[in-house]
Amino acid sequence: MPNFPINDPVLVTCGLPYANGKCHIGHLRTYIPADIFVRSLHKQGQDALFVCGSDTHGTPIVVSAEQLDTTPEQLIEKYHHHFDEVFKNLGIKFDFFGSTDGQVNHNRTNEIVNKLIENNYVYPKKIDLAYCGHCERFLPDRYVEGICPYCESPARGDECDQGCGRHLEPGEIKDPLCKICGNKAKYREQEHFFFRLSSFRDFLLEHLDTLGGTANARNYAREWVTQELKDWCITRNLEWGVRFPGHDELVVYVWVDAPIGYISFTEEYCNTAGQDWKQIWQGDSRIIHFIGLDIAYHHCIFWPAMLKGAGYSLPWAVVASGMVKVEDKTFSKSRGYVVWVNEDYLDHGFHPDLLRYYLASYTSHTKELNFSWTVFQEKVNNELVGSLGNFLYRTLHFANKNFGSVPEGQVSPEVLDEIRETIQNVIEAMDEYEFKKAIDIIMGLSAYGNTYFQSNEPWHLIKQDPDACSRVVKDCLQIAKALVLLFEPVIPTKMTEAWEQLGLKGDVSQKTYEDGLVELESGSILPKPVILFNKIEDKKIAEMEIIMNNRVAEARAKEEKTAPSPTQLPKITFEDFKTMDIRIGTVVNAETIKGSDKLLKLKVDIGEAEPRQVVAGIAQTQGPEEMVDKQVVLLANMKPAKLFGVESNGMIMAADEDGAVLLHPERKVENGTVVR
Ligand code: B3M
Ligand code: ZN
Repeated sequence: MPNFPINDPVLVTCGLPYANGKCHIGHLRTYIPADIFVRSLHKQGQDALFVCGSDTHGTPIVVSAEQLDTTPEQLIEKYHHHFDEVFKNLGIKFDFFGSTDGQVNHNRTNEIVNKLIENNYVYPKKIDLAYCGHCERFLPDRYVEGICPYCESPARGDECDQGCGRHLEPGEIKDPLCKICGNKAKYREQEHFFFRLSSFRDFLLEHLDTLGGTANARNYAREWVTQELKDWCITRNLEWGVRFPGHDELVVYVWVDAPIGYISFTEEYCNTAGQDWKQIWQGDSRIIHFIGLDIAYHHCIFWPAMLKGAGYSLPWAVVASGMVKVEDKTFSKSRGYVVWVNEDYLDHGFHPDLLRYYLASYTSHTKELNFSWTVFQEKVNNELVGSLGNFLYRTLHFANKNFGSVPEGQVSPEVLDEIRETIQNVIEAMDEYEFKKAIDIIMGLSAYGNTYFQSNEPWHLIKQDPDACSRVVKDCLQIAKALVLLFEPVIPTKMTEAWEQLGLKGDVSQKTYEDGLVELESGSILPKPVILFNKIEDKKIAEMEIIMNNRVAEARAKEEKTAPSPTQLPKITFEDFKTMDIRIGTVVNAETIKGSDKLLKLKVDIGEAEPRQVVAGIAQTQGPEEMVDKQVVLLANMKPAKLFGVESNGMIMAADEDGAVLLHPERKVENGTVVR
């Protein structure tokens, strides 16, 4: 139970899972590192409150409920329970796991919206909204699909999820189609309420300069604030959600009441624990949000503006995790590239700590993480079994067999120095949200331990020089103790077992890193150890790969059945074809575009006086360096468009297979050569 010191309250939150689907490995990329971070704060003697909860409102929930022929209430109840359970099974220990549909959140949202109205940050405005004549209803957010007005990608009503990643305002999406019946939607005028986000521009730029956390989140947000900051429509025509004060036909947009959940959950926790939630949300505090990078806009722009406008404390840090791939393919539930935490992992008997270890140690927190079963096997077998498990078992086994208790004597100063330095470096890495680095450093101590044991040959010393043997064993046991404390935040269940094997009392999650320097008591009994980590067999991995392949094949078959295949498109004449100016060009320059991980800015020589500037959505498969000097196929008479403020005059052609696969001429041809 956290009991934070008066002057130093720390709150850690995780992005709230939508209560409309099962937990998958993509979710865990945020929750596991956040849990490691909080456990590591405890290990530094810093109390922290850790809250999360279900995101229960908005069209994602209503659309799912409709599709499943159930009510939003039943749906959120089911998935709330599911997430709560999965998190517990993975050792993710929230102090409070709430629901945005709870009464406290309804009340807090009302209070904050009223405060914003009172402070003149909300105004009514008539706007054109997508309306389906067939279904006779307005189509908020995910009820409508169409084309992004900024990048021309297919998009959802509130978000360009496949293209530029922008948040879309009601009424912005082009060629709207009703998601329920598939018919064309029309625009109809309606009065809605807007939050004056644009008036927070200077405040936000300043806020982003002092905001902690990872640079990816700040940079994205800064780019957006500098480029465009439009007022936000904060009401929706929906039945389900938090009522907009004074208007029974409207609810607030889900991105208003969802982050307010962070406050409500703090409030609910503090109310039962007899603490004051205002200390955190209206006083000096460190509020740290762990999120996925895809919701940086909401957490670094919209949320701080809302807090500021209503008189609340601001986030101290936003820590954004990179995206997840599965077997090197873009994560996609519909394409089958997904790992479900229950069905694909826990139900097959894999230990939760192995997954925690993989996700935290694979790569830096902000980089893209690939989950692959063979890499999983390698990491477990080489690192957890081969290094850590090996050191702990050989030390404990040798000590138990030859001494039965912790030997006499003192730990060598150089061993204590090594431990001290490791602790310092680990704390530094954790402070920088560099979890992989922290784990590499701890593994360094494990390697040191293995070398120490091996080179001192205690199995010889036990006969030749028993005193020297005692010293070596005592040193190794001390290293083991430090390792267990250092690794507890990452693999808590396994380290709890190891703590007991060292004959130590108390809950290892309540101990500090500094305890790693407290010498083990000579004479304390060492129980017979058991092996902590076992190798994962090839057979098991092959089984998992078959499950994954089958799922991908099934998804493909389903897609082929439902999607209109390109062969069903209407026939065109040669005249139609001739309206397209397709030419070969050579890329002469390529750059990334700040704020976008999907787009590259290219200059292409197509035999004209000046090279053509085009923006291409190929950054996820091509680095800028690889593009220069390549010949590409360019549709040269595309209407100009601006993407991320960069003008694009053409389209590079590529095969669309899980990302862009570029087309090139079979041999080099003159720039400007026409394609027919
Ligand atoms: N429910 C999930 C997402 O968009 C969304 C997060 C809310 S955090 C306040 O990733
Ligand atoms: Zn877009």
